[in-house]
Amino acid sequence: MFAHAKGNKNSKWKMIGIPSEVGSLSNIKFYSNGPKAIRDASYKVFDTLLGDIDLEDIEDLGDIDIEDIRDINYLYNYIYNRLKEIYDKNKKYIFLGGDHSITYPILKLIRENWNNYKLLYFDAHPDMHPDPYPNYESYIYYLIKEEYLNPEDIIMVGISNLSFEEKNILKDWNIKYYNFYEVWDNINDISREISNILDNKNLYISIDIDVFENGCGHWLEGMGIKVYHYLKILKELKNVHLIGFDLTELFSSNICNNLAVKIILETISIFNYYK
Ligand SMILES: [Mn+2]
Repeated sequence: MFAHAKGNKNSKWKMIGIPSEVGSLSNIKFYSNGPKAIRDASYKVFDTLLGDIDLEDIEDLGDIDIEDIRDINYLYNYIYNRLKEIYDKNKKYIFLGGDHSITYPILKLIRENWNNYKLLYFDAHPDMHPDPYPNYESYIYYLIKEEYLNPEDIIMVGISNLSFEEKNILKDWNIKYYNFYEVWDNINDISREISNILDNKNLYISIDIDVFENGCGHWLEGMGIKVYHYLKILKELKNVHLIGFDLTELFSSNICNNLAVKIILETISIFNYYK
């Protein structure tokens, strides 16, 4: 159990682990270790800095039991159906990955429950490479193709490595993104601009931990944004309705597990305090 989740069915925040790695093309796995690593590390992290958390208002619903599913389409449907059974629009969700393809069934469910929402996407990669099927590097492309996501509703932050195809698709579909250099160069203007775009909107936040320069992701990138940039962007938001957020692709180590817990708790505290 997550140390800070002392709530019950009435709690506003619901945490769910999705320990899946079938959507990853990497030979090195351990993505499925993420939820357990985060829960174990939560006992070493205490209060928050940027707002307050109420332990009674956070409930840990445990993990979705992925069993030994190997068929990727079956897996996406399976995750979607398990989430659909428990999803309540009046609650705010924290999803623990897993590789980033867990966000594929999550956003299908979100789309069916929310006519309009914006996606704030923190990732070193756009995950829009036109592979033949949805996986951790292509599922955003598929969500758009399948009309679960409008290109104009996406803001990507911290991009540092993208394929030739992705760069063209981002341009052709006019998707807003800030690369890691722009974030470092101009965080004040960028955070204000994002705040203006998201004013009065429903929001889902997806975090691939490889967006940060700390080297905590599976697919390591030498260029990344700081956790400070992430928190600054969130703190600048005003009239936003948060639907939920996910944190994916953690490559477990003591410092990275601790970082993941901090990001989760500070995110909760910011939305408790400012919204
Ligand atoms: Mn990703």
